[in-house]
Amino acid sequence: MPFMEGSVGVEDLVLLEPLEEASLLKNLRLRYENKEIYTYIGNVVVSVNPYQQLPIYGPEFIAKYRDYTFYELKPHIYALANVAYQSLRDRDRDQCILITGESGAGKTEASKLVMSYVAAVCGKGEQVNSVKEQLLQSNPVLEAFGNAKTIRNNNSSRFGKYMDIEFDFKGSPLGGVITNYLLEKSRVVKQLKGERNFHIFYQLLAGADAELLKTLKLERDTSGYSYLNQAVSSVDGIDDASNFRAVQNAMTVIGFSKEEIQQVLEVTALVLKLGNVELTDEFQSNGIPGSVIHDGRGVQEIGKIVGLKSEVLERALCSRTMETAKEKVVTVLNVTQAQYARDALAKNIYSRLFDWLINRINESIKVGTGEKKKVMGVLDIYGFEILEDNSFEQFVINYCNEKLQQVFIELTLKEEQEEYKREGIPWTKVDYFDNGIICNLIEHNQRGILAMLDEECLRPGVVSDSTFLAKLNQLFSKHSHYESKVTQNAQHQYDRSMGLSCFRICHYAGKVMYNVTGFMDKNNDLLFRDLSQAMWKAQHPLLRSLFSEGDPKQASLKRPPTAGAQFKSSVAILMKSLYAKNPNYIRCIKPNEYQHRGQFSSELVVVQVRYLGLLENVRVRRAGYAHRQVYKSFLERYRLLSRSTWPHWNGGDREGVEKVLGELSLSSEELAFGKTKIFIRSPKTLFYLEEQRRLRLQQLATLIQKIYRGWR
Ligand code: AOV
Ligand code: MG
Repeated sequence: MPFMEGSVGVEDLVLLEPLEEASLLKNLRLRYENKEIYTYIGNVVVSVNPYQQLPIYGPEFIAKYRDYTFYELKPHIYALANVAYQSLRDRDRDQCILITGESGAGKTEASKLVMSYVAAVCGKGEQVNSVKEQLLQSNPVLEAFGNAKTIRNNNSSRFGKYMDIEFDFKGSPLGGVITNYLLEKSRVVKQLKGERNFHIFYQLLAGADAELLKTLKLERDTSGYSYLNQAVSSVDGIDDASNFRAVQNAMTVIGFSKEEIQQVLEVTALVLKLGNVELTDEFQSNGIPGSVIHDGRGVQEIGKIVGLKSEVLERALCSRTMETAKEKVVTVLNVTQAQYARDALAKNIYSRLFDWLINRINESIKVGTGEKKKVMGVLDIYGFEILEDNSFEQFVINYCNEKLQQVFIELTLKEEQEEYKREGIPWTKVDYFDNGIICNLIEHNQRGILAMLDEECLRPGVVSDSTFLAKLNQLFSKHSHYESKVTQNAQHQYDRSMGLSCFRICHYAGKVMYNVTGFMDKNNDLLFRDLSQAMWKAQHPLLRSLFSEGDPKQASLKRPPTAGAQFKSSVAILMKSLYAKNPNYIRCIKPNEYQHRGQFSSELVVVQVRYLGLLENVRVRRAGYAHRQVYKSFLERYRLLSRSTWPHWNGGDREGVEKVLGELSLSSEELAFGKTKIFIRSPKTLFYLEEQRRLRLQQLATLIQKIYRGWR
């Protein structure tokens, strides 16, 4: 029902009149100020972060949304989760739930609401409950290791996540598979002002008992750790100690053994201790300064935690072995290089530990291959990013969003088209902006920006970020979605805001300027072999397994794929998986920069409305018919408008609707009668119907009053 009793503004933006950015914003604001944080665009849920606990998620709400169809109750994530789950269970259609929005907009909370709704309504029994528990408990573990406090969000996910939940034919959960994208590993060694490292470090120090701290050779105070003392240490509203116990418990529920948990914590401790390894310059016998470890105690302690000789680690950190076919040359690193190597090692250990955790969880929740499964995928991934300084990370994140936009438009159109077909209504082509040209600019196998970057990373000779940029400038000088200082000079007006080391891409969501400094390094993502070999020499089973390439027998000269190539291929796999499913969208919006409840900044929201392409979304949705409803519920609402159907009607639903609409002499252009639904072209017609209904209700009320008075 598009008009709920007591609703504020319009609940479905498809019905917005006039359809403009300003009216869209006004409607969202009005609803938000009345604590209506959810609004539909057809079957898309737009969610504005309330920054407060609203009383709309309890079991009674779950029960309600379970029993009603989509438009019968107020917009809610539960309604979307319900439609997706029922369609999966009853119509055997695999589903995906795509959640996008900028940092702090509420994506992760939305994904948890979807998961807890589905868990509450699907299947029963001991076995099923234990699967549900395992799936739900993966969240605290991944959040501990993959989330951190940032300026924008106290619990910001620093990785992208896609989770397939798998069900049997009755709709009971069997298990799942989690895929992660691009953990922000630079955070391990460096955090901005006002931010923190990953939660797990603080949880461990605050929550471990004295004995555990002793075995890990750690101190409780965070201020002694150089990877933790650069910024803040505690966060309002986060209880690190109790979260640590929750994480340990979650790991046990998932099926980690005691030894595994211990090993995970040992590797975590190793990262912290590595950060405290101080390196200095010392003159060697040949008179050239080279790096050495300042105080051997830290390295010795590391050696004890993970069973590694301190000389091995010291050598790996302070020198580099170059191997040619004939000989091995060892050079001593200077202190800057050695510090770089230390930090690179810490980042690598941590990100590999994170991947290992995901694999380990997947092992526990894995479903046998023989069974026929139905799948619901939930995607919680970083939204479009425009920062002051945009680098490689923003580039790949925005590329991913560009691809998601493509899926969005294509699948929304496809779904519309299919519904028209199902209902036997002719389909007319819809014009929309096709961002294929931008996707191609980035991902084309031979001539895309990512391919150019790989080519430059592999090219022998003197290569650098600027030779990479020069190559792009040459290749794309005439591309309509590429700009740089050089191409600008040639074709456009002089633009002072464009740095020399920058290029700009005109994304579907807006222009973004990327600084190429660091692109090659981040794309190469190489760990010096001395370091992986040293790690492999540790007696620690987990640490060793993270560095299998350090095994001299396995060492191959083949280069691992670059970060860009890996990302591109995981995005391709994701897209393939999404295209095979029925999509459901949650578009999250952050109402203010301060994580404050009830505050709605139109300037901030309007930017997101553009990134998310909400207007385009509404346009596509109502390009054909803005509104559609099954005959039965339509008749229920409007039958009081016709003497033939009011107060009694014994005919079929469709005939009833024909009678009602026939008497109102609406233009035939405005209506289409589908097999099960009535389609109405413009919102105006629907408003007209509503207005007629309101007048008729008034009339009836007066009539009843008169009769009542007559009786007295
Ligand atoms: P994000 O996932 O979109 O950001 P979160 O889901 O972590 O954002 O939400 C940020 C914070 O907003 C949460 O920690 C809650 O305090 C609050 N919040 C979000 N949704 C709700 C809700 N429905 N009800 C109450 N509070 C909510 V990031 O992971 O940073 O992109 O990388
Ligand atoms: Mg998140």
